[in-house]
Amino acid sequence: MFPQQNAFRQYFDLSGFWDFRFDPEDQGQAAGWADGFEGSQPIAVPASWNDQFLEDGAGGARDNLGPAWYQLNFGLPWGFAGRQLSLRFGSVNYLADVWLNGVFLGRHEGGHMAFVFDATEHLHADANRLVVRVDGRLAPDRVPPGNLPREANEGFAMHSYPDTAFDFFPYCGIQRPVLLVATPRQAIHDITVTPAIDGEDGLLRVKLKASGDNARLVLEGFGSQRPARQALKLEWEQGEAEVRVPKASLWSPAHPNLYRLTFELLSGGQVCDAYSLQVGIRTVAVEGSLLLLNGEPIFLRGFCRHEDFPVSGRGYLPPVIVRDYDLLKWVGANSFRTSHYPYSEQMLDLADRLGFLVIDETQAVGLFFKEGGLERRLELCQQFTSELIQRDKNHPCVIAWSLANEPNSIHPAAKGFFRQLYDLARSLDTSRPVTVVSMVGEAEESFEFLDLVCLNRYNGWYTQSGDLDSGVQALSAELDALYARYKKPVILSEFGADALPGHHAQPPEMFSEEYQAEFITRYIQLLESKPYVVGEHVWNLCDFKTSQAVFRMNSFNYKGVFTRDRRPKLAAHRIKQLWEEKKR
Ligand code: GCB
Repeated sequence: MFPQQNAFRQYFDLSGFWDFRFDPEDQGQAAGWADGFEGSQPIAVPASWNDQFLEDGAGGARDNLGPAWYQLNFGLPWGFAGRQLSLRFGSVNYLADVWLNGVFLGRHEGGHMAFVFDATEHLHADANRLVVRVDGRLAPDRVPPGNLPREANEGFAMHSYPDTAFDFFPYCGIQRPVLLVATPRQAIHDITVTPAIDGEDGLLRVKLKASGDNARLVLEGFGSQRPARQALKLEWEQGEAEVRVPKASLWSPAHPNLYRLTFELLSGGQVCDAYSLQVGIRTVAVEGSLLLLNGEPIFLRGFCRHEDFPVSGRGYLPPVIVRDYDLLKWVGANSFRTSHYPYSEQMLDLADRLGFLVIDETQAVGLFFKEGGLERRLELCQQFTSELIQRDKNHPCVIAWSLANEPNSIHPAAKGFFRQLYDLARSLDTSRPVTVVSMVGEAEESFEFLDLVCLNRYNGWYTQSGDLDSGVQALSAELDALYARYKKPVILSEFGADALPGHHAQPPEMFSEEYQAEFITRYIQLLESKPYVVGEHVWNLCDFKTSQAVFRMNSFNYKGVFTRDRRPKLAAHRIKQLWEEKKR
């Protein structure tokens, strides 16, 4: 549960300038740095470390993936003493070891995901020292993987420096805020709200875990409606309830109506904790070849994106989030996928408010199945799937879970691997479709049990290069074949072409703005002519940084329809026009 501020809860944001140093010999722990270290330089938190410094040692700071150490000294804020206290990290990439006042609090593996350590017994009233060792190195047994042996990637390996098995820069560091959190001793621990629709009414099925005697719910709606109260009985610290919302105002992209549902925990007849959620009443379902929102067919128009910006790297940057939503609105999008890792919680809060339909993806990108270590990769993917669903389950904006992007699934082990992940996701949430985003097309045998067929295609770019006619024709045939075989709704989850901003060619030619605009136009026209296609996500909203490679000029992927500093290319204007016409 994201920390809140109310009469019972408080948090303090530790963002700011921390002390930092690299540990090229990986000797920091033996040298006692966990208790505090010297020889540091200031660093901004949250942000990736890679683009903050020009130099550090022979490799330069940019390509230095750690290990590195962070340290912060702080006093306990007023009002925190006597509470349950914890430290919450929004995202540390990739591996974090955390010490508080010399005491080891724990380790978390995997970036892009929040994790919490209890710190109640280890915080001092006056001076505290928080130390974090961060290891962002690429390895075959990490997810996403890197530094693979050449043969591991079944021929798909991209050779780049740093050597990622994925196409974005492996930014590392403390990339989202670190919060010091105070909660009551008797508290609400977990809330699950699953919406349903019954005629004109909405239903909110609520599950609560809390360490009090009992609880009550307060539902606030719109304007003049009076808040509705309802008791919730707790047994063995768990309780369930169903809240009926008469004549509900449903949540949708056109009307992102949100209710406010407050949980009050009671102990000895007194309220001892409270937590409020914004909830949207909406349903998602797959029926035949259709994707339904609130029982009506819905078509996803939108993009994939990256958390990526100059200097801050993958760091949490609120103005860029606001700008990106503005770009999405301006161009007429209603949807995006969190390619290729979970985005910040704040990004999803805004998607709820602004009415975007989100395919929420784990960080399992670039998976391979040929080499050893599959058990370990499965374990990590299971951890990431559970963490993602636990974190994002209450967002109305999240309409599907994506378990992975472009696994090298031609290997027979892939199907069993995804069957296990799919079953896990389903055991945690039955209210949303589950998918894997594929590049192998019909050979993705997991489509037999996945709920949506998501395919990435670059015909006219990586294949049929420069020849859009053949590319689009081949795509059309492939989509028909996919639907004929699996009979499930299809989303073209990536398609796009690089365009160097300001480079023009008529007739259109690869890398020109005209070619990108034409490519996307032809794809959109094709996709919207196929009744079983339920979505189109352009790759990518903005240009973004990658590793160095011969196929990545300036270490950028230029498939953005906006530049990295968020200015439109020709394609953005074209898409805006096309999607506006569709809405009419
Ligand atoms: C893909 C990947 C994405 C790449 C993109 C490209 O299929 O999913 O991560 O950036 O292609 O531009 O090659």
